Amino acid sequence: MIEACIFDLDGVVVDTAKYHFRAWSQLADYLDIPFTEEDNEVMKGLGRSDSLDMLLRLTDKSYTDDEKQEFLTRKNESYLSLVDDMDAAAILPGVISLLELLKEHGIKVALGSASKNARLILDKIGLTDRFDIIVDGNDVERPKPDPEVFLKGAAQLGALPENTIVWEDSAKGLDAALAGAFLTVGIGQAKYLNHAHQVVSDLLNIKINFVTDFESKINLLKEYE
Ligand code: B16
Ligand code: MG
Repeated sequence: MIEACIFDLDGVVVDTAKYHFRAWSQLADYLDIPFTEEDNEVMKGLGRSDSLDMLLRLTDKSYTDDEKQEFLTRKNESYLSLVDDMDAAAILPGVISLLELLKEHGIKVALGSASKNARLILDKIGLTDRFDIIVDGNDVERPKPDPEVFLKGAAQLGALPENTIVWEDSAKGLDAALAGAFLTVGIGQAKYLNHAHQVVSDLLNIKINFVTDFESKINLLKEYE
């Protein structure tokens, strides 16, 4: 029985993944590093400093720890200025109705984000109170793809991973959820997310049966593998 759902933030609840990409692109330009959308797709979902390490792998130049710290501050300042006047209009389609549907059916919801800005973003879009539990980049020692963020969320909700669906837009986030033995829905393009149990293009028109029948559908698919 599905007891809970854990939602990633950036790219699932709110349209901020494009701002992370833009902020990393600005840093890459500053450092004269070629950085494509494909590179971003691989790095998406990682914590801030792991993301920088991945970006710097695209160059032969090496940097001191102080320089890296300065780059992280620079990236975050760009990101914060991009989201400065963001409001509820940035909530992704289908999110509010899905949260309402889950509440109606007694399924608990948590937020599980790698971002240290998660609470700020939730406040800006007015969704803080919609989550029973919030676990973000400030609450974990090991960022995604480690499952800690989702395991903490499930434990605080009192739900078992095998009865909890994680909703993620990034390959690395799905890796984290699968490492924690969660059920997974990938949101976006199947070519990046094909390790999820199910992939959907967005959260529009998700019916309660999609959630409540999830385990039986997965088991059925397994039988045919
Ligand atoms: P910050 P999520 C993640 O959020 C983003 O996907 C990722 O691109 C970003 O680098 C990471 O948060 C850290 O964000 O710099 O704000 O701490 O998708 O896990 O909600
Ligand atoms: Mg995300």
